[in-house]
Amino acid sequence: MTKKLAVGKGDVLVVVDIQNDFCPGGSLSVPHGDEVVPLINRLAEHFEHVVLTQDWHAPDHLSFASAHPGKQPYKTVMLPYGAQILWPDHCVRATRGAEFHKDLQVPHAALVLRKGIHRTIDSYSTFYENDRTTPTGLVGYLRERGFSRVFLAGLALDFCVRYSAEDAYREGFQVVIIEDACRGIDVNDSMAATRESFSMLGIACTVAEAVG
Ligand code: VGL
Ligand code: ZN
Repeated sequence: MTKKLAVGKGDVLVVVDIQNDFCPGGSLSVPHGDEVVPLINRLAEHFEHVVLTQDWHAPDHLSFASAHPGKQPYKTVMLPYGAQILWPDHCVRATRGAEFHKDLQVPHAALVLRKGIHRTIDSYSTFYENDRTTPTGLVGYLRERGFSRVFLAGLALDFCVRYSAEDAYREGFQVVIIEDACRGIDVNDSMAATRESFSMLGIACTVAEAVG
């Protein structure tokens, strides 16, 4: 049995990108992505403090293969800040694909944080964009609110959840991944790289049932 983790005052749940485009039928669907929704709804009831994140791109965002004539999705290109995987168009701001999954029910969430809002910089992490220097402001928010432990759940485990976990760890937060409340995409062995990174950094993984 996994060790029980009691949720307390210094804890916040960050729910990553539960949006239509990352669910089956969406343009960048994460296999079985929708299966985490009921789990997250239940999990969120244990947390007084919840943040929801939303991938939120301009229609001509530079992470889209369609913005690079002749390039195919899932190929890597070099952008000024480094290597960038090209994605199918997804989570275009104010479209249905960018909306939260209709069954996500977290009415007490205090903050909806949108990321990837700059046309020329992608953002996997909910803390820093892919240039690794542009902040989203979430570190400041969490510090000012006095949180010390960040629980993460959502999509995709090997991109937005992973980068968010690594940044939270680097910023000095305790980090807990709720593994069964995440699903991955797995591009270029990204799932294996994610597991390796979590174990190198000592980032804890648990299951939803053990949290509460
Ligand atoms: C994501 C790829 C591109 C994610 C967002 O939410 O994991 N992945 N944009
Ligand atoms: Zn995106």
